[in-house]
Amino acid sequence: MIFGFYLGNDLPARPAGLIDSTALSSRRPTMMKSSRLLLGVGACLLSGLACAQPVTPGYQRTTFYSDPSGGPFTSLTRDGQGRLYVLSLSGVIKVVEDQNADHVADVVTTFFPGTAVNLDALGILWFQNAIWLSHRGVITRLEDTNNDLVADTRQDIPVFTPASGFDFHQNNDLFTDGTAIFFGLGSSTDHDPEVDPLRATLQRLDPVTLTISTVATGLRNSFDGVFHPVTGDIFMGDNGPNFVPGNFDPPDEVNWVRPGRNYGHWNYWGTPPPASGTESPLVLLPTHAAPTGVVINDGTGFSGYRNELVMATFGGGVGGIVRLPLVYGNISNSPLGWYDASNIVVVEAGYLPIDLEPAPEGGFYVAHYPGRIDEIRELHRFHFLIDAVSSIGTTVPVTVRGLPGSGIQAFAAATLARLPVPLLLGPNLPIFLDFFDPIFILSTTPANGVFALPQPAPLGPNGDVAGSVSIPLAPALIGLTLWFQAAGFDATLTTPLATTPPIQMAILPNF
Ligand SMILES: [Ca+2]
Ligand SMILES: [Ca+2]
Ligand SMILES: [Ca+2]
Ligand SMILES: [Ca+2]
Repeated sequence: MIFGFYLGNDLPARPAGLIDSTALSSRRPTMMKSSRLLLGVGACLLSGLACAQPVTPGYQRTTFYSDPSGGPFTSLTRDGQGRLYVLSLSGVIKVVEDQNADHVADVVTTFFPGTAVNLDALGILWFQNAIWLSHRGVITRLEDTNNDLVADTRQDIPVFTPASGFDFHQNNDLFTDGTAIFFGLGSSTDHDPEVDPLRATLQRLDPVTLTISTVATGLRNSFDGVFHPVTGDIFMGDNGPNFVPGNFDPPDEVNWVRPGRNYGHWNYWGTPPPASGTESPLVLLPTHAAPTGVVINDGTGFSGYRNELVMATFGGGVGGIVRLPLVYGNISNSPLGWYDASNIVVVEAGYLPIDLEPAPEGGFYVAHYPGRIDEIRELHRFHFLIDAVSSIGTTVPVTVRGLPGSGIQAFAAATLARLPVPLLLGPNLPIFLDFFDPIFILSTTPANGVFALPQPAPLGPNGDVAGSVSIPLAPALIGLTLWFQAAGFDATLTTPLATTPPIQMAILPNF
């Protein structure tokens, strides 16, 4: 929602820029929808703490790097050696290294000074031993041929011809399946019928022929995307329009983008009517959420569903990082995802997260638009992983992972309550269980038939303990929520050290 220039009748039109300044001004909060405001409430309820705390307990956000020039930052990527590159709106690319592994950047090298870049510069991608830079109308291949982390060669590849004067959107961040480069190419207007068939699409850039081809259409302004590491499916956020008469605030979207399909823009935003010939979003996001960067949570260091999406939401003056659980039906083999306040990792007024990359220990680097890179990770590194679809009639493998040499105990609650109640396991160690809801189970006995979760048990040599949850084939259970949390202990299994964040398992239809 925040991309492109503002067309409100009280502001003159101005050149397209990444940031709609109204998103940053006092104007925007008055436009926020109640659904957006509720996000903060949800995170606060989950935390059991004051709403002033932007990071959900169990997670930690630290500053990895602050740019002296204030960015603004637009994109992150990592090279084959895992080094982090950050792009500024002006086209400057820096390599930001943490050579002593203390989670603070210590060596910064300017890889590319932003020479002759068409504003805005919105994407970078490490691909086939080069950095590929997405700036307005062009993708530029930058190669460092002598390994000094400074680009030596440049090749410009035009991808579309910007309209003279204003141009609402452009080519966005880049992502790859390992064989080609993909990017959203945004619409040329807020919501009008598109006159350029290249616009409002997902494009594929062939690395051999250096030509583009249209993969899917009807995507208004998809800023970033990602390939699922197992299925190869593409998932992208999409930003809805602002100025449609009678429909000022349609929801934003996450789409399962399949070749040849149309995703609604400029006829529909959000869920289309039946038989529209266009695809429904996989997940509806709150209006003005403004999805930006997206990555896959592979579960090596971050609680959640294995290979779920982790997405930055930029918009509305309240930015966030949210886990979007993603599961494939064991009958349909199709994905299902959902957005829930309980999956919010960070929500904060003034936060402007725009892109993410996996960090070395399983957390995520987040580019904050005003020139900062954060690292978000779980505290103490105990985490809970849901390994498969959680539908009725299935046994869902789960994994608890933690510090080698420690032990864990897992807890579970089945509840109709929206959020479980925190109980103190030890000083400052809340376990989120709901003792007051009519449906409640605590896994006090091993293998009790439903929750086969670890009782006080040492972790295996690789730091894992496996368990499972058997969900009865009972349709009445659909919609019920299971909550899981594990507490980590010392090696004697007596002294609690830390807990995982509470993780919600949704009981889904057998789809
Ligand atoms: Ca360091
Ligand atoms: Ca060089
Ligand atoms: Ca759509
Ligand atoms: Ca990205």
